[in-house]
Amino acid sequence: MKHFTSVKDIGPLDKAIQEALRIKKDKFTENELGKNLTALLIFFNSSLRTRLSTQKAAENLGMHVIVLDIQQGAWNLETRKGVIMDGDKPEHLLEAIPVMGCYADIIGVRSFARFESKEEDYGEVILNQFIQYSGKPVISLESATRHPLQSFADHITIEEYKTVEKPRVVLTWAPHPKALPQAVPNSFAEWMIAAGYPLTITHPRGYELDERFTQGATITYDQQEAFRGADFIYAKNWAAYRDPDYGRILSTDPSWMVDRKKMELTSNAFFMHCLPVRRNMIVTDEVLDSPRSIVISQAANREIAAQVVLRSILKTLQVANPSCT
Ligand code: AN0
Ligand code: CP
Repeated sequence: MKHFTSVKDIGPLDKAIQEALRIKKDKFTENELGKNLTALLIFFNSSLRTRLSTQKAAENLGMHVIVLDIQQGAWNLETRKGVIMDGDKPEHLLEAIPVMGCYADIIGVRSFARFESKEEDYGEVILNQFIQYSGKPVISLESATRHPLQSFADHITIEEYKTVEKPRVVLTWAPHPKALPQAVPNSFAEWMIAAGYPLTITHPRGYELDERFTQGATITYDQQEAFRGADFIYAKNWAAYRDPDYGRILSTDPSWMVDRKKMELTSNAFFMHCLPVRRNMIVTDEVLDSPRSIVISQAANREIAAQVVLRSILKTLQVANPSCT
C-alpha cells in the first residue's frame, strides 16, 4: 500500500479483516518493522481517538511518532494557491508540506471539510497536496470526504459482533447543534457496500449524501421503517450535501434521536457511533449505556485498523528501500 485514503487502498476486505484479527491477538510481533522510521501525524482539527490510536499503532510497530497540531504552535498555514500572502497566514502549504516530508517516513493528515467550497472539499484539495508534495506515503486521519480508518475499525467491530453472515446494517442521521462533515457517513456507506452488507440509510429530506458513496444502499426517509429487523444501528449527524444547502443544518428535529423505543423495532441490534457523541441529542443515555452499545469496541479497534494500514505501508517501504529494517 502506498497511500491510505479510502477503502480502495486496503485490498481484499476479507484479507484485511483476517490481518486485523491476527494483530489484535498479539500487537507486538512486528515491533521492529518500523525501527528508526518516523510517523508524523498532522492535525488541522481536534481529535482524541485518532491521535491516540494511530500513535499507539505506530509505536506497536516500533516507529517514532511526532504529532503536530497546526492550530497550536505551528505557523498558521495558507492553503489557497496564487494569493498575495498579506493576511494572518505567514506560511504556505507548498513549503510546509515538503518540509514536513523531510522529517517523516509516513505522514497522517486530519483535515475536515471547511464548508467554504464544495469543490474544494470534494476535490480533497488539502489531502491531495500532501500526496503530491510530501514525497511520502500519506494516511487519511479523516479528510474532507472520508474517514477510512474509522470505517475499517467499524467493519472489524461488526465482524466481531455479528451473528449472521450478512448482517442488516442501518446508518441513521441524528440531530446535532453544529454543522458536521459528511466524511464519516460517506466512508461508512462506501465501506459497508464494499463489504457486501445490506445497507439502509435513513435521514430527513434534504440530507441525501453524494451518490458516489451510497450506490447500492437502500435510502428511506422513514427512520422507523429502516430500523425494523436491523442488526446494527450506526448513528451519525451530517450537514446537507446537496446544493444550494451544502454545509447547512436543515433540521434539528429531536424525533430523529435514537432511543430505546426505536431500538426495540430492531432485531436486538447493536448501537454504533464513531464518537465523540452528544448524549441526548444523537442518542439517549439509556441506549448508549446499554449492553448493546458497542461504541467503545469501535474506538478500541481504531488501534488495530491503524496498525494494519501502517504495517502494510511499512512493508511497501521495505521493498522500496531494502536497507530499511
Ligand atoms: C467530526 C465529524 O463529524 O466528522 C469527527 C468525527 C470523528 N465530529 C465532530 O466534529 C463532532
Ligand atoms: N472517531 C474519531 O475519529 O474520533 P476523534 O475525532 O476523537 O479522533
